[in-house]
Amino acid sequence: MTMRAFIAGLPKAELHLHIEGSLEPELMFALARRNNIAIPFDSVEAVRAAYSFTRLQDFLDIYYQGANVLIHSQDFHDLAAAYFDRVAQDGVVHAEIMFDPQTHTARGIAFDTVISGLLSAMEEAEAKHGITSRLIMSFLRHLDEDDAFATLEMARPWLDRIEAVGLDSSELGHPPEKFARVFAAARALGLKSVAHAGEEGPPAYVVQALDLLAIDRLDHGNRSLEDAALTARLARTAMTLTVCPLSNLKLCVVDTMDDHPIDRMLREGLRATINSDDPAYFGGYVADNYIAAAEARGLSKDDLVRLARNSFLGSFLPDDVVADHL
Ligand code: ES4
Ligand code: ZN
Repeated sequence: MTMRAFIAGLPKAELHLHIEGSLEPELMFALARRNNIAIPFDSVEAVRAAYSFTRLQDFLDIYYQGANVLIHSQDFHDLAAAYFDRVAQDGVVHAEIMFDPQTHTARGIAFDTVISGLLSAMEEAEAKHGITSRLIMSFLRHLDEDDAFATLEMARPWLDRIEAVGLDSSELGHPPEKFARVFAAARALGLKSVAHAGEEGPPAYVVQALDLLAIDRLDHGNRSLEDAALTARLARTAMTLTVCPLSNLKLCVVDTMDDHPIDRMLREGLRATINSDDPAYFGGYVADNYIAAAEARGLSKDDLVRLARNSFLGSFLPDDVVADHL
């Protein structure tokens, strides 16, 4: 059996996926045409050629620009439907999907337009592929606290359809402490929470995410390994890390995949998982991420099975449903 067949055959959950980051250039062009939006590229090939990054901000600039073609509820539906159709082939049976409402509300797109399109695709994916899913509403950390509070307010009519809040965008200079109050308010409303930390930011940002945001799951977390006490704490508390190998490579968090710390994370007893982050921009969906990490770091079948099991253990599914997936 090929490595791809083995990996695709492992049922898995995807826990770190920005739905706007699954916008493939072909769909970007189709939506640009459908909505009469100008995009600064002549061809699908030119779009892909522009995806060369040296740090997170290079990527974010082009990612926010790509999202400009998303206007109608149907566009958000088509975006998410394409993601589910694609990952059904990768053995994804459950997905916890982040969306960035502020990327759209700042352009005059209504919150309800965004979420209704995503939710209808999620329902369709369960019927069509048997893939269950949850939504994580992520705040853009380069914007201020008031903007995050306003977004939480817009989400109020939809709270029973949102599992958690998240924190993404430019990490350096925007520490978790900036959002301690809005995360507390979200928790009081019954939402769980996740945050990107330790991707480009220092271990101290991971500590803040734990202590000040009370996160239930850590997105990336790579730089935690620079702090032995923090690493031990993450292991002891069974904190799930949503690691994204191809993202780490494309954004130069690692110099080569051979330097990726995924096997070290497992050896240190961390509950690491493998995810795709922004698959249309980073060159692969979740199975591609498992393969790239496995080939570079010599992961065993037992390691791959552990990573897939961790994805359910780290999910927000109820315990009895998690048990059915193990
Ligand atoms: C992101 Cl890789 C990454 N990091 C931070 N924010 C993001 N938003 C979308 N992808
Ligand atoms: Zn991310």
